[in-house]
Amino acid sequence: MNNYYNQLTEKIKNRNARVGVIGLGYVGLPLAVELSKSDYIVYGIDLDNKKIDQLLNGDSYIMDISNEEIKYITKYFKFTPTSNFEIIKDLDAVSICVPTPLTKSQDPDISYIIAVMNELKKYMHKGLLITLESTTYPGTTEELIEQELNNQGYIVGEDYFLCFSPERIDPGNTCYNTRNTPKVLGGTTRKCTKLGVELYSSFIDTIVPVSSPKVAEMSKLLENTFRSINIAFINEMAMLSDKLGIDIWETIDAANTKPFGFMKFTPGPGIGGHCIPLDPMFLAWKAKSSNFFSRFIEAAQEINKHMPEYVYNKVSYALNTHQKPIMGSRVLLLGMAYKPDIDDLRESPGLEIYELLRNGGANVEYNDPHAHSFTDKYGEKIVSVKLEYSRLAEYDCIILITNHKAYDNNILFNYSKLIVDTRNAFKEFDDPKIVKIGVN
Ligand code: SAJ
Repeated sequence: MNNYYNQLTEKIKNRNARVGVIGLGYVGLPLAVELSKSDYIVYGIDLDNKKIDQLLNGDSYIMDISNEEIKYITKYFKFTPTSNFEIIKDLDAVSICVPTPLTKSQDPDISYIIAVMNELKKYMHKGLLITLESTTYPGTTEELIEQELNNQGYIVGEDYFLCFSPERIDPGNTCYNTRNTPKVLGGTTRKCTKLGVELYSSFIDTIVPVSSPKVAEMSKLLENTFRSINIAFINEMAMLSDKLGIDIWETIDAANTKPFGFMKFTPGPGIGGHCIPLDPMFLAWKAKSSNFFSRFIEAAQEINKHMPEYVYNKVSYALNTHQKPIMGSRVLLLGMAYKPDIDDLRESPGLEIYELLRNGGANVEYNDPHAHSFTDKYGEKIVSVKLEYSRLAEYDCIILITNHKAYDNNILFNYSKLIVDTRNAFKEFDDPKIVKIGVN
């Protein structure tokens, strides 16, 4: 009898395994790079021919991966970018790293995973190790992959192997990367888990095996829902402190001196990014489908989504102290990306604040040293204006949304008439022209 498990174990141990990565975005490309550097024969599969051409030219489109790395692995290692799924016929393992966005009704959009499975099923063969990495609700691996392949007559844990291993990529993080961030992995059977651990531990420092794909799927959502709820909590405390006339920032710093039992989170203009605003909704959706209503998750989403409006009201208050209505005022937003020193605009609260101010009749512009333009909800391209410190006084109000390192707060303070600070970036300045969220 063909023992696929032993064969695959040998191939992985000897680095003869041919590994595919489907989806070459901010998760898949770093994964393909690390696999290539560990001497596997790697095929990067993506439908976007523009990405494939860029990689073939040795160009990276992911901020944390350099052009040199791409040139190096395509030239000296066996990395082949391709848009052809047929290569799966010759692969021993494949990791699926495609997007899992939300639909307009905030339900999980698993269409990308389904599209991959429709291709994978054409080229499926015995002996293949499949690992899903896309963030999704508990049960996806079983429902969309295991059941589909079992219907084709394959037997999981015997003639193919199936795992879920959530991504923990933090774009722009200079301390943690694909190799040194511990990675959870859960297989459908013990043999699946062992093979997944065998492969992933050959290029990632720490693998955390768990008993099933569901535990692995749930752990990812728990991590990020924990974060969303804590951010919502501190945002609510900021609005409460504002009402009570207590400085939330000083209060947090005081509480943070507790050496145990406290974890610091800071208020902000809302939450952006590809994870924190979305992941809790996967959990909420799964809860509802199991007839369970998670009040925590829903309340956290509501509070976080309210923050842009809270900032808008703070700007209105600040302009009022200068006898200026929002209508007709010149306002400059600083930092449109959702967090410092990156160019990612996804779900950025600054976009919502921009629209609120424009709808309120303000003459709004933005500057971001990394995110050079965005398309507004009317389809119009909005371009970042050049930051000329000497002309800052021409604005009735400056709003600091994201404190990129590129901003010089001393100069911003000296040249601005009025600053609404959503990040406590101007905590060194005690001046009435600085109006902070979370402070009355
Ligand atoms: N935010 C706050 N207050 C906080 C922390 C964050 O308002 O105390 C806001 C940020 O401004 C941002 C949003 O929340 O708009 C999300 O910030 P984030 O620091 O969570 O950054 P992300 O979205 O890049 O989250 C990723 C996640 N990583 C993965 O899912 C693999 C998250 O689990 C990490 O904890 C986070 O990076 C990190 O710590 O950098």
